[in-house]
Amino acid sequence: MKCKTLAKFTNKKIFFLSIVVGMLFLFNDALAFYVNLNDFYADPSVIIATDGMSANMTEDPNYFSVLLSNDPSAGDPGIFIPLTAHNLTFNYNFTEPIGNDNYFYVWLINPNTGTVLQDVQGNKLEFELDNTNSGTVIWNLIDAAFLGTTIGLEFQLNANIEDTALTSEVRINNVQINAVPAPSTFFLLGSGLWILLNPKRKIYKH
Ligand SMILES: [Ca+2]
Ligand SMILES: [Ca+2]
Repeated sequence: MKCKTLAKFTNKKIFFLSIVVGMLFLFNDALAFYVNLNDFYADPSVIIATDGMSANMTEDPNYFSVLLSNDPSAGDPGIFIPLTAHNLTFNYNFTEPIGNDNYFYVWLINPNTGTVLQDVQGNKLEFELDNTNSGTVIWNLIDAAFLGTTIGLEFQLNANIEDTALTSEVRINNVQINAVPAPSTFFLLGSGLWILLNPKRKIYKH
């Protein structure tokens, strides 16, 4: 009898734990919005992966500026930034072998003015790299004025006028917008955990 009760309690506990874990996975998935690079305009020397998760930009003898661009003012669909957006991140790997004179530049575009968007503290949301390097760019979007609107994003592989070699390139991947969970999400998760940790709490009358 005792074993049966224990088994019943354990099953109940596992059931609630499954719900809580399930919710955590569900909301974690919903918190990252991947930006599909297939929605971007790409110059001929840019190769975008079939799944839209990465792109490789190489030099083109016909252009000083090779573009991978999603700018609504140029007729592209743009990128919608949810109200709950926390930050925008992407990984880059820029290589500039000896003999090149290039730089990598990325910016968030205000589609109404064609200017660089700024975060809530007035920092311009742009990134420039002059030498070989790789890493992750993280732009803070909390309380930015453009939350809830569609904006532009452009990657450029640029050549200075004295550039002669055509061997610089840049690889971009995992462009994503991360959002904070809504307060109701925390409430749901908190409720699930409370039930799990207090399965048999009773309230007595005084
Ligand atoms: Ca070059
Ligand atoms: Ca350079």
